[in-house]
Amino acid sequence: HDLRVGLVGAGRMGADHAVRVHERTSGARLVAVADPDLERAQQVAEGLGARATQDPYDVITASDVDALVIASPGAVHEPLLLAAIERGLPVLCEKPLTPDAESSLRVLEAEEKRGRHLVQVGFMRRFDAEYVELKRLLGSGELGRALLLHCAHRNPSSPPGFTSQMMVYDSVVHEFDTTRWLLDDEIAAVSVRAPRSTAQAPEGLLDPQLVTIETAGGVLVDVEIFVNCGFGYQVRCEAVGERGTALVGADRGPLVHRNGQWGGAVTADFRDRFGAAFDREFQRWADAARRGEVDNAGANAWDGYAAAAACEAGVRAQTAGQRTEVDLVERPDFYARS
Ligand code: ISE
Repeated sequence: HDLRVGLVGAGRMGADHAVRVHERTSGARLVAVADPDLERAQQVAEGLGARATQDPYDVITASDVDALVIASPGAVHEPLLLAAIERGLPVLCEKPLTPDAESSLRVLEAEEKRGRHLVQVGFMRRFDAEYVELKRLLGSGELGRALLLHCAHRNPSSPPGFTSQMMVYDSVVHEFDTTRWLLDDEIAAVSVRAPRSTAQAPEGLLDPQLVTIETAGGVLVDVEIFVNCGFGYQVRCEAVGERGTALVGADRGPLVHRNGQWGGAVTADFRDRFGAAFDREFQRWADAARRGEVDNAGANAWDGYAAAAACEAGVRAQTAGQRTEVDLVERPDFYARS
């Protein structure tokens, strides 16, 4: 039968994923949606053939749920993940795995104790066609060894309550993961500086920021995080190798000529820029779960922990205004590179 999917969290991401499972993930169907706001859970579940509940554990323990998607706020992920691991339920958990390294480690310990890989973390750029090609290019040696990555991560505007620290742990977290994944390397240190802030940003928000990532292998990655850029949603990465460069995310869609002008469109938000990546991530996750396996192309719990540790170092670097090393535990054999 189809993979019966339970969803915890019916906010913006959860609502998007509910439709993704129902309409664009073949061999899977949505059976239950949990959210503390029952009305919101009902709105998401309605029309998708799923039931709604306020209690996430109703979903996690339900006999008609084979796999779980977690799209609730990161602060509540840990107990949900531990319950799913306890039950042996495959989980696709939206980033972050958990908000900090210590709680992420508890998830790793639980999964290792269970003796089965069950957790995938929703770092969807690993499924973006351009990033996948960039990783192939870097791995092929055609550009020589990577020396630098130049990243720009631009959002049109920041939501109310979005803070300077969230720019690191909620936004640059994607560059922490793509750096590790593209380079097959760990992050050794993080530095954070900022120019004068844009007048378009809310009072007090350090926007943009310039985050420098040093990898254990000696690559330098600079990340411009700019969450009130105003013109659209743009995520780009240029890899600089010993024998060439490769740029992804520079432009999207058709080149338009009209009224004596030429140009193209900038995507409006991350669901637009990474919609196909999310769809591919979910399809591969569901296919693997139906086989009783995990998708090795996805980020696992170790990747979630390493991203959390890098975020902690990044926030400390921003606060202290100095280079901060990333403190990682020894990588267990259970999470050895595949
Ligand atoms: C958001 O949570 C995301 O994950 C988006 O990919 C990122 O661009 C945005 O800045 C984050 O707030």
